[in-house]
Amino acid sequence: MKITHAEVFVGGPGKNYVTLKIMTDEGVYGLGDATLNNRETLPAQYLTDYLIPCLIGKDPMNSEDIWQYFYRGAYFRRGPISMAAIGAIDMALWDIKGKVAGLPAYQLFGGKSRDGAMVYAHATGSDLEALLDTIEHYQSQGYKAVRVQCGIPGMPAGGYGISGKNDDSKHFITQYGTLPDEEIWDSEKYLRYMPHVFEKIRDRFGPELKVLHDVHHRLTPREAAAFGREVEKYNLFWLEDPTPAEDQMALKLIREHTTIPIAIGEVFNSLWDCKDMIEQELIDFIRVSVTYAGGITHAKRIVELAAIHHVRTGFHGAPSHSPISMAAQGHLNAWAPNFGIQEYLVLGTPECDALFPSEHRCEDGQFLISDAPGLGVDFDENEAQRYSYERRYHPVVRLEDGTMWNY
Ligand code: CS2
Ligand code: MG
Repeated sequence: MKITHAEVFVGGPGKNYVTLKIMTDEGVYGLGDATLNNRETLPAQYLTDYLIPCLIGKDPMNSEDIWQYFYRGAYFRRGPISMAAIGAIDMALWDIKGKVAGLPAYQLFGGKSRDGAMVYAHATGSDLEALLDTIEHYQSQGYKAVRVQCGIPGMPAGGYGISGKNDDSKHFITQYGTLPDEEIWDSEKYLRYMPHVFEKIRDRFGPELKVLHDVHHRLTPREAAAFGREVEKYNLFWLEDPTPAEDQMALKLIREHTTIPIAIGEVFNSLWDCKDMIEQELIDFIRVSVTYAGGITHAKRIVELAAIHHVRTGFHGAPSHSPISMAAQGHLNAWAPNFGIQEYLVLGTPECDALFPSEHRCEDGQFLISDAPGLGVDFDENEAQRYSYERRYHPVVRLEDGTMWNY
């Protein structure tokens, strides 16, 4: 079996999905997702200019060798652009492998360890009342876990993930302007207010609800340690990205002061970015995604290392990931002995379902994987013609005096 050609499509309903399609001489094709949020053209170009030419003529069943060829062969290794591009190829090759075998991808990893994988939704409120209402809404839909982000009194944009416009549908990150929005951040106001938010959530919803919170890299290690200790009593499922993720050893200080579960890793691109914190057991959940961390082959390696260090999975699932990478994660989640939770926000709009038809579904707060061969997601190229690339940015963050801070 040989790869004959491959194509990249950029665009989608409200998103710049980067979709790779790899064709073979036997008519079987595979699909991968290289969407690097708000930098989408870069992995697309990297695929077209450098990787696809090397794929032609290769046997798609040798996914390990092809992965090593692109990773070791690049010389300038790692980084989000090249790992998203390699990741898309890798997903597409597992898709082909599954289709050839007539098996869903999870069967190729070792079968199912569970029927449904618990997901969490984003509950966001520009103020506490709005947040509590949103949590109630998700709970009524069957969700057992929610990520809670709340507007902070006195902070103009209200904190990470809050639009400040009292409109939950707009809370998310993608900006449509020609230049990035600017947000203001104040750690002191945040640290003063958030414990009160957790207290009110527990008062209203009781102990069962799984409550997650994303600090989005905004605190210093000392602040995060003190915060974690203060909110321990509210029994969070996790505290995400308390400090900037590139400093693996910052977590030591946090660990010395609190037992709050820590989740980190959505910006990591390889095992090397998280190896020390996993081996030293400084985290509880690893947040990599199959897109940014080099596809199924490499993400699986990270999951296996995590498993022997009591670290569970919590794959990144922001809406920037297309249904293809969400399916790839769904297959890993079905198999992983150390599955924890899945962030899941592909809310199945009719346009998205038309572009990426699949039988995977989300019910009662669980992702249910379909038994279709491969990844179980298709791509409608006619639908794709409706969309094209539109430049977008994440916001940037400043402190009140103008100092740049971490988005
Ligand atoms: C966020 C991300 O979902 C999350 O946990 O931290 O959505 C993040 O802001 C985006 O993926 C950035 O592209
Ligand atoms: Mg996050």
